[in-house]
Amino acid sequence: MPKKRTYSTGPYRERAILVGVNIRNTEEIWQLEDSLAELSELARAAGANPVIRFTQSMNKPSPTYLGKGKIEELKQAVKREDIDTVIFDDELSPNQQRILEEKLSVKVIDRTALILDVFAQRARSREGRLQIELAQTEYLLPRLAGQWSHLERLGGGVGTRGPGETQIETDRRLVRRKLSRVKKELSQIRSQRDQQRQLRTSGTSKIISLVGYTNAGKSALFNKITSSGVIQRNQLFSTLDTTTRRMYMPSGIEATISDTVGFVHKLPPILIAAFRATLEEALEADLLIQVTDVSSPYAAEQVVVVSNQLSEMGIGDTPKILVLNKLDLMIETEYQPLDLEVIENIDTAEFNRVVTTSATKSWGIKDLRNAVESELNIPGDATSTNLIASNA
Ligand SMILES: Nc1nc2c(ncn2[C@@H]2O[C@H](COP(=O)(O)OP(=O)(O)OP(=O)(O)O)[C@@H](O)[C@H]2O)c(=O)[nH]1
Ligand SMILES: [Mg+2]
Repeated sequence: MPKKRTYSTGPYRERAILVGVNIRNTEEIWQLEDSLAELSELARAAGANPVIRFTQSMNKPSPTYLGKGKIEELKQAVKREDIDTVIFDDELSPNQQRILEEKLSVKVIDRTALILDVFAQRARSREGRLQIELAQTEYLLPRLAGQWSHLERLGGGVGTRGPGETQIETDRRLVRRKLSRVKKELSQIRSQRDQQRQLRTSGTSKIISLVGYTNAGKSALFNKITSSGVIQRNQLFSTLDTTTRRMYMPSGIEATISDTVGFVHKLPPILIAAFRATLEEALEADLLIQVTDVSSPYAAEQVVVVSNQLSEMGIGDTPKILVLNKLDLMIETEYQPLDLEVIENIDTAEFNRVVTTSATKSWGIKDLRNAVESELNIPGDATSTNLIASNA
């Protein structure tokens, strides 16, 4: 069907509907509208044009994700608005995806596939590309089975032998073969990187890692602290590869510091698993600097999401400094000690210290170095900082 190209001069962007459900009486830190606002950002980052949002409140999750009536409404909207893709805000089971695709007669993708797609577009290094390939293939494998399950369910026999069954086997075998090839190549790259890392960390040098929500300003801060030039950009997931540099404390003592991939709400576990190796710096860190965009309306939620994901990775107990970045977007005047009201919603209890910064205006960078030095217990002149919560 010819697509509407009336106003666009750039490449055609798939027209998408975003769909989310709210399950009553569940404890979600994220409101449905906020989750969909972020899904919309992700959809744009993947190259789609989100045109409508669809939501439904339900008492319990549905095997078809949405209720019958809502699916019918959605189907009408898909036709009316000339929609190419329907994007669901949660990971769909292979079965849900198949049912929805059949009912809507249009491409159906879920939040996981969308995030995988954004990562795939951003990956530059060989390791990054292999990691995302690994996650995508693992995502595909059960769905591949799902695609053919209607044949398998018939229990084999008349009418199911032949192309159908052979196809399942062939597809699975091809995908499994690809998985083992990707894993093998990744393990070679990783053993080289391990050796380099051991050389780098064999001294007494402490390891610090910048972690945090995507687009919080980790790379911008990293560049300020280490005078580097890693990519910092106003887009989701600019950084996929870990970069490590030396950092100097106010007393002149050095440590290594790493810039890492960002986190996002509902980050697919297969993606965390695939990127675990690139997050090794964070896994082994003596100190984590958790960066947050304090100007975001979702700052408090983002802090919780990152903290939960760090805990799931098994590093919830590593000492952490909370950095509230982009302070310049909150206050118009010159840098000044943090106004407590700014962070009234943010739970700082789990952080040893809190520092405010603006990476673009170079505010608070010295405070951050001082905080790091004090936290690592490196003897030096850790003087006055704007540490507003010293829970240590
Ligand atoms: N106004 C303002 N903008 C900032 C500040 N720090 C970073 N930015 C901007 O915010 C955007 C994201 O910054 P990055 O450093 O790329 O963010 P990141 O946390 O590394 O993001 P990912 O790599 O995608 O996870 C860029 O456009 C930066 O220039 C700040 O303190 N103030
Ligand atoms: Mg970055």
